Amino acid sequence: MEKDTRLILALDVLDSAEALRISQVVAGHVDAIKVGYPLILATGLGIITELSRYAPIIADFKVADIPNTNRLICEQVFKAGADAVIVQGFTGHDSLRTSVEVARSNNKDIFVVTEMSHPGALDFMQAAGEAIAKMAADEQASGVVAPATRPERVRDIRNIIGSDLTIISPGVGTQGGSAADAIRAGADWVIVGRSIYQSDDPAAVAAKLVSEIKEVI
Ligand code: O7M
Repeated sequence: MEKDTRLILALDVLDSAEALRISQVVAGHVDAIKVGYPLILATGLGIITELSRYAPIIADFKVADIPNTNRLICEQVFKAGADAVIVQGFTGHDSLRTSVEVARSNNKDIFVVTEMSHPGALDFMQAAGEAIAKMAADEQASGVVAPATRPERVRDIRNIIGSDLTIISPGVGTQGGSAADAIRAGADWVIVGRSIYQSDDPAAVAAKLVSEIKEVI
């Protein structure tokens, strides 16, 4: 994934025509498009191939299973044309190691969720977030997911993983986080969904986010 605009679109719409329309208009402003259960369950896995003409595709399945099942899932998702898969870290090193092996053999990327961006992440996940970040570095994942709603945690996680891994950071806009703050704290990319795809002018919102990001790098 090229590091240019540092913006990733989270495309959580439920209609393929809408998904294609939004992707087409924002394509010039994003480095990747993240798709997950909402769009894929509504339209099918084939949407990955259709969208990949606009940008690299990150498949957000938050894969969280035993190593063999993680392997089977990652193989199918890469086969469908995704460039990266997001996996949960809390399942531990063997599940992650298997996912990274599959990604590496396909020349693709794995991003590992550390601590999530919503308030409930404080109930259980935050306590494990730093250990998960360290495991992601030890297992040589491509990067981690860290919360733009808590830039101080992005900074902590950056300090743990060093400069070899990248950070993709959701929670900007509707969830209250700021793109500039997340990038300043050490995120390589911010992930933005509703603020862009629910807007009347998704391209203009994306362009504004990119200019906010460019001001702080
Ligand atoms: O900008 P939003 O809030 O409309 O969308 C944010 C997207 O990022 C949405 O697809 C979420 O599922 C995802 N996300 C979070 O919001 N918080 C997290 O901690 C992690 C993710 C995510 O992408 O996980 C991989």
